[in-house]
Amino acid sequence: MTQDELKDAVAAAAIDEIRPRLERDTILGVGTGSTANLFIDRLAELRHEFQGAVASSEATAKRLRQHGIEVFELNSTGTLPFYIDGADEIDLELRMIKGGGAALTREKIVAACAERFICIADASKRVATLGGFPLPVEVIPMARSYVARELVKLGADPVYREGVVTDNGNQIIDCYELMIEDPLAMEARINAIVGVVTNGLFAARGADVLLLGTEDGVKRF
Ligand code: ABF
Repeated sequence: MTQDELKDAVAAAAIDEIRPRLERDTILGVGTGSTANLFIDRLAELRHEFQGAVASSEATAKRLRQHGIEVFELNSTGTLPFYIDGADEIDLELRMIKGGGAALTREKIVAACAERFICIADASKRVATLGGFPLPVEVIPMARSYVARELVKLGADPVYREGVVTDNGNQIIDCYELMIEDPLAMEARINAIVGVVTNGLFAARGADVLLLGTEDGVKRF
């Protein structure tokens, strides 16, 4: 199977996971990226079975609306029963690196408001130790160089993602060469640097369920 076929298989599995729990007033949290997009495309077929969605990015909001799914502001919804999103890496304890698509801050906010985080990913995303994928850090623009110097002290090789402005008007630094032995500690450590908005480690709030697309079918962890 191609990687896209694996992603579509997990998108379908996520639909099967949530469908029995959908009610007319259900509002879902929906993530960003190519796997999340496949999920949104399948979700469109169920649009009359739930109320709508909160989007983790402008791109996702646009795609949801194109499918006729109503998009709600998070401030008006309260707790969401599910958040469905992809990941750049996920470890055996369902901690993740996210933010390759620069949507990490809104993803983390929506995830924080969800009772269950369902991660949908193809097998290439599963790792024993996080850090092979460069860790994204969203920064306030004027703090970029300062934050980069602080990240060097943590052992990272920080690279400014040129030309990218987040939905929040900020910039992204990608941290290469980080061996993340303790994701929870590293998440807190980077968040404590002045000027950091969010980092892409989802350890304090990891996934609750992983639907992993493999050659042997979708596995549930
Ligand atoms: C989002 O989409 C991001 O946090 C992550 O960067 C990315 C995963 O991308 P894809 O599904 O396209 O592999 O979930």
